[in-house]
Amino acid sequence: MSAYFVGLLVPLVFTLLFRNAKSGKKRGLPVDVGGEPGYAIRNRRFTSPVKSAWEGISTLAELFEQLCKQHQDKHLLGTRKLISRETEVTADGRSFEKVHLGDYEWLTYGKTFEVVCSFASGLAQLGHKREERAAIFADTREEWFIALQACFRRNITVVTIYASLGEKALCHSLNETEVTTVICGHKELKKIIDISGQLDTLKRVICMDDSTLCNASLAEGGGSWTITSFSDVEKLGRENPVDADLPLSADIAVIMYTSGSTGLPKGVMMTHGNVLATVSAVMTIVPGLGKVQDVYLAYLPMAHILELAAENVVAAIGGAIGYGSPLTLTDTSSRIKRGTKGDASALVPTVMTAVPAILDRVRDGVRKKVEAKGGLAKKLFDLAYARRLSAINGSWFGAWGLEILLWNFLVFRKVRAILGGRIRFLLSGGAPLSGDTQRFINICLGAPIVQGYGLTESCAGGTFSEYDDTSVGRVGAPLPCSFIKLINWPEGGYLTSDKPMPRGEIVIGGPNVTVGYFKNEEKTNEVYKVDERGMRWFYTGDIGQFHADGCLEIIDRKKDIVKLQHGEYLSLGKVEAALIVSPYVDNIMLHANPFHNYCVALVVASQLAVEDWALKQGIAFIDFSDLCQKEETVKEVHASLVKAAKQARLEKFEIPAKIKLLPDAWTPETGLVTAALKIKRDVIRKTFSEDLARLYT
Ligand SMILES: *[C@@H]1O[C@H](CO)[C@@H](O)[C@H](O)[C@H]1NC(C)=O
Ligand SMILES: *[C@@H]1O[C@H](CO)[C@@H](O)[C@H](O)[C@H]1NC(C)=O
Ligand SMILES: *[C@@H]1O[C@H](CO)[C@@H](O)[C@H](O)[C@H]1NC(C)=O
Ligand SMILES: *[C@@H]1O[C@H](CO)[C@@H](O)[C@H](O)[C@H]1NC(C)=O
Ligand SMILES: CC(=O)N[C@H]1CO[C@H](CO)[C@@H](O)[C@@H]1O
Repeated sequence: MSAYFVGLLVPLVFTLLFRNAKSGKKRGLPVDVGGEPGYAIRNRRFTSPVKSAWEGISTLAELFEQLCKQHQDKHLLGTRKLISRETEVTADGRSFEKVHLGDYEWLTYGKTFEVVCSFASGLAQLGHKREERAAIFADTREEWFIALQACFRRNITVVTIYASLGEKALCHSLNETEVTTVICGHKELKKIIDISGQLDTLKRVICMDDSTLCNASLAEGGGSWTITSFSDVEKLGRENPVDADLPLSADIAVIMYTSGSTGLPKGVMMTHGNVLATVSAVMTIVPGLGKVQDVYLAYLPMAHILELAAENVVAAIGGAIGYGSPLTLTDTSSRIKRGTKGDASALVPTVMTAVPAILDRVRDGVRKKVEAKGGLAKKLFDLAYARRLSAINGSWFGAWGLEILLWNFLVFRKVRAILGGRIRFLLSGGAPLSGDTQRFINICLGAPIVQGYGLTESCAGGTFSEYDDTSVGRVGAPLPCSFIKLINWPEGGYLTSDKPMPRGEIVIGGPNVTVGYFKNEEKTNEVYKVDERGMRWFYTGDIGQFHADGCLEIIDRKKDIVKLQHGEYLSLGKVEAALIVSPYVDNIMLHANPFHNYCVALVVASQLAVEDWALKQGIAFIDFSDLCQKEETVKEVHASLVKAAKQARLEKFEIPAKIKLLPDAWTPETGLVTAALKIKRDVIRKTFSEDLARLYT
């Protein structure tokens, strides 16, 4: 009886959902907003920008206090207990540190609020004056969230810095903002000690780890400042409470140093009003809020606006935040001791955020496993995948309820289990997600994957695809807190009068648009403009087009377009996205200049795929680096790039004429990609300048 009922209901729900998407539901509407002429869109559900979803609340500090009272006994912050640390030595003598982690241990909303108040008082007792700034410099963890909320309660502006930032950038950001207190982990403490001679304003460091680890770092060479452990500051505050000193909506909450792809990082100033507008707006796009007790797996850098906003949203809906790290995410992650649980299986989250690079890895991992199994398992997977795809395309047959249950049970259950098995909503941001990956993850997880588009400068506000939008490659309609406008960029050949869709540079306006760059008026005036009606607009430098239903698609980046010798415009990002599809490519950077009529590329070879090929061909090599230098390897990889280019219908001038194969991966630690894994063109260009020069001879 019940199976029959489900069998009847599920296809109905599915078809309703997907018909909806196919029928071209209007998600955004054109609107007249003034400012520089262009084509502007607002969210169809709201007439004026949303500022706060809560009456009488205008700062994050007020919001947090209210939430803690409302959800008193619910879980808020969870961290896994460290059971043991061990070193595993592989057959070829390399050693890796592995950890054995236990279950999550939770702090309730009520308890968290107590800790936050104590830490805030402790900061005051330590002598941190409220007009001074504090920096949080650490990996994503419970203490990060607590320190952030504590600073907000004392109207202390928080400076955030990527934990993977280089020495020069770190020094620049701490010095520019005249930070007096740094709150960090013991790993980051070592970096602070290394540059302590150059930090004139630093007075105290608060170390999040236990005092043994911090003392050990300190013993290696201290600075002229004091060091206190996180728990001691909390204890000090608990014993000597100080009244809160709440900020106003227009006070600066965070100065966020973005890991810029060029030069020194710039600090983006965000007010409480800015962040609150984004949090309020994002809440409107998450389906089924309040009906389910959501559990969120936090592991992206908190110094990234996507993660900071996401954690505040989860708290705002009474959800629980469990902390993890990219290296311990799944049971097979590199730092997880074999046979023990990764963060996802220990937490069983319902909501997650991810950057495209991580989702690409999940997709490749699943595909590789299926390929390796081969035979019946592969046939079954391919069949299930095809059926699901046709269901998404709106075919009745592929949406047959019992069949979906069957495929879920037989095939996709195992894929879902990688992330715990209970994900109901996945948010992707930070960079455009490829349509292929979006479809794949969508089908395998059976959960909507929502793409957002926003920048630190717009406080992550921008656009969001709605959960029932099953199209791929688009970033959705404007968030209720933003207006999105396209303006002409004639030099690049993008006009709002283009057919079939208006195209142009994307500018974002609304209460979410941040105040500008810290101590950098020149750069601020260059990219932020206030129109005659007083609305602030941020010029993103990205090129987009609007679909008929009001959804935005990012098609290019202004900076990444190079004019070749014969006048053709080459879009580096577009071509790279097309070529990275080649199985031999782990990463790629295209290079072009106006002095030549062709482009070249630096290609990080995928060790597994290239060695596989070499073994099959019977090619002898000493090591991977040797293999990458062999002419036949370069030829093979180049041929695969040409094939990928043809598939993507690239023009001849868009196909790299010559390539250089590199054996070593580009990771954030090498400084060649940002923490969000975007390539840093200038740094890569400089690092491999000789190789590039050789490619042009
Ligand atoms: C918060 O701090 C800023 C900077 O020190 C100051 O200008 C502002 O007046 C403070 N706000 C309140 C409500 O005291
Ligand atoms: C730190 O900033 C001051 C001005 O705020 C500047 O004069 C000094 O050169 C900077 N020091 C370093 C090491 O960047
Ligand atoms: C760390 O150093 C502080 C002060 O230098 C000292 O009071 C504390 O006992 C030390 N803790 C450990 C675990 O060594
Ligand atoms: C799904 O529809 C798209 C266009 O609407 C089409 O290109 C694609 O081939 C279809 N896929 C399947 C499996 O039917
Ligand atoms: C902080 C900030 O820039 N606030 C502005 C946001 O936009 C509205 C108009 O939509 C302005 O009135 C605010 O001053």
